[in-house]
Amino acid sequence: MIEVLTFPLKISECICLLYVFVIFANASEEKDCGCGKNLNRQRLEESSCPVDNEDILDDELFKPIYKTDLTAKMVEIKGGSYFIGTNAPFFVADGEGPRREVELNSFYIDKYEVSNADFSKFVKATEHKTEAEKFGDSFVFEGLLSDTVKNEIKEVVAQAPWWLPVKQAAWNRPEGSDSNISDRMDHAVVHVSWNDAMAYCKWLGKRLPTEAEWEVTCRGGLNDRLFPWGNKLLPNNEHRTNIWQGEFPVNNTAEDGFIGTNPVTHFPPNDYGVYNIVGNVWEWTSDWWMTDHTSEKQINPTGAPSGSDKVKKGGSYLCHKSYCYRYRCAARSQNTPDTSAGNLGFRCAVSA
Ligand SMILES: [Ca+2]
Ligand SMILES: [Ca+2]
Ligand SMILES: [Cu+2]
Repeated sequence: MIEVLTFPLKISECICLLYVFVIFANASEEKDCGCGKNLNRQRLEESSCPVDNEDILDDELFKPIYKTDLTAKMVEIKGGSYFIGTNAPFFVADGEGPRREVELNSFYIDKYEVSNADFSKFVKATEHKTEAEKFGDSFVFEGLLSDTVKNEIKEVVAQAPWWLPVKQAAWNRPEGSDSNISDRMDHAVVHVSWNDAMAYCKWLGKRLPTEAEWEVTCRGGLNDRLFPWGNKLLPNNEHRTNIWQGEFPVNNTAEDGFIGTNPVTHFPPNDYGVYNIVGNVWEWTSDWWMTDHTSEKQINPTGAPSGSDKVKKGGSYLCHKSYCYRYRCAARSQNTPDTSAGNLGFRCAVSA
């Protein structure tokens, strides 16, 4: 039975003017991810910027959500033994291996990525300000920007020049000041940090999935396959997910139908009934990043006990095999919890 809990939501009201975009250029690392793993927002003075300290919700604003509503648009994944990881890692340094057994309790996970319509309800109810809004900018892939916005930008990200820090880019203005979401309310929300994602899930009495839960969901009951539907990227020559076709980063032919995000109900679900778990947008998980996984069986693993980065999974509409072959269930990447970008979203889970 799921208990209905009232979570006092926290948010920092801290006005943090000092921050830098930190780009890690690690020569020993394999090819830079086209999808933003090296983009991170990092505060210069952590101590002056506490995260999560003040209530943003009046108790009155919180409407208790009961189990029937809570698990609508979710699927139940039965507790039991599953395998995650791979013994044929493509990015060894990412910690994709080894293939290992996990034992999980039953949980529910959202069928769909959280959409703009979903997130706008949250913002209306709670007046939540996302970290992108508080910092005043977020990362956008340059190919999606208008010339006007592009011409205003001076900074360049050394290892990934196709990412631009765009003033005023946020969940409701995904490409900056001259953009909006009115024609894509059913698309996955983006420019949400891990902290924003946590706040959203908590508001609904949910939480983020652990990486193990996410990956078990991704695999859809199949045994050691690359993708949620099997090993062939295009079964029967059909696109099953939104990634990049053409030459990254210069020519996006959008053969899958989408240059940017897609509606969260688009493309067929996997055998668990879960949509877009790879591709479309990266999805935050609750785990702190680590790469040295034991091959021993783990029970309800939750990642590293602490860290600086959170694990994100599934890849995005910017992933191409030549740069960022990360639209596989075993693939993973990382960002700091306050980072946001135009290809990074989430879905929620809840224990059964
Ligand atoms: Ca695409
Ligand atoms: Ca996804
Ligand atoms: Cu990628």
